[in-house]
Amino acid sequence: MCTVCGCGTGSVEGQSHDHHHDHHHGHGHQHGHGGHHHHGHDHHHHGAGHTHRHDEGDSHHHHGDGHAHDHHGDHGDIHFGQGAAGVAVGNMSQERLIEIETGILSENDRYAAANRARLAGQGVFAVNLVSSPGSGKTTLLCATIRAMTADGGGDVAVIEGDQQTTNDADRIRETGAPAVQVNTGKGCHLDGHMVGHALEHLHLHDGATLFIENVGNLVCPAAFDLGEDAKVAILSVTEGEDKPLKYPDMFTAARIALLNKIDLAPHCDVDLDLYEANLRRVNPTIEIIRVSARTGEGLDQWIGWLRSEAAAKRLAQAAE
Ligand SMILES: Nc1nc2c(ncn2[C@@H]2O[C@H](COP(=O)(O)OP(=O)(O)OP(=O)(O)O)[C@@H](O)[C@H]2O)c(=O)[nH]1
Ligand SMILES: [Mg+2]
Repeated sequence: MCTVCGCGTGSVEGQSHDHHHDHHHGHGHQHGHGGHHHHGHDHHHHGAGHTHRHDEGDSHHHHGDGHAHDHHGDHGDIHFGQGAAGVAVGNMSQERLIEIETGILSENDRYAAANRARLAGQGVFAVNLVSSPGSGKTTLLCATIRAMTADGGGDVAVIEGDQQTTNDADRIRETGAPAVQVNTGKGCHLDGHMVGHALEHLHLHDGATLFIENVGNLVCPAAFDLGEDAKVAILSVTEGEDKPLKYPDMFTAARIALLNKIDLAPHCDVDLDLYEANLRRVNPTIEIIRVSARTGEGLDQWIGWLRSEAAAKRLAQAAE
């Protein structure tokens, strides 16, 4: 998680910002605070900065300063995020960054736990769809909903997360499924609080499947529990086989990956086996299904996964 991504609070469709802010959930503007805190023990390095070089193999960790980074090899490559917090932000200390991140995430976890309890109470199975922008989340969701509801065996609802516009919720509603759009403003991810509000506005039947489409972003959504049963990572063949290696947190957090736009594979220089191998390098237990939202390839397998996971949840709940 980037800790100081400057995320504001979102607005739930149908509510004004004012209305949203009128809710006193003790959450409010917490995300925006991180970047503006100048804590007493933060300090500046004079003359050190980011330009100094180290000899081959001489990589070291700076703990307790904001410049946690390594230098490797002859090229001057710089690796930030080597300190305890895993991220470098200005002159903020690693301890302070951990403090901020822990505060944000524990607050989020309380909302997520409330969402999870509410969904469990209704026997709802919920998935959180995470991916980079444009990988095909909404297209895949529309195709999935049409397939699930065509046989009369599916009751579904959708929460859509985007920075701006209600385009995706409008697209979902065209399928006949209920959808609520959450606009996150400058926020780069959905959080538990936003989803809690959206649930208040969503027509969600007992036993339904809830799809939460997160903001297109391969980084921050990985860190935020929304109360879902599983994170589903969507990748498209056009993005490149190396994405799991470059953005590992997302694929570590996901239970299953859908490799979408498989219809385009013959037109791209993509090695699908390498794509899958890279996914398994960062997450050895991840399930992978090759799909095409356009042709419908793989949809049966994906819907089969959803149904068997939902059934497993019901069984586990009944056994409690
Ligand atoms: N050929 C092909 N195109 C696809 C497929 N799935 C999605 N697309 C196209 O990819 C583009 C992006 O699709 P969206 O469904 O809007 O992607 P998204 O992930 O919801 O995008 P954001 O919500 O903006 O992050 C659109 O032009 C879709 O038509 C697919 O399986 N095959
Ligand atoms: Mg979308």
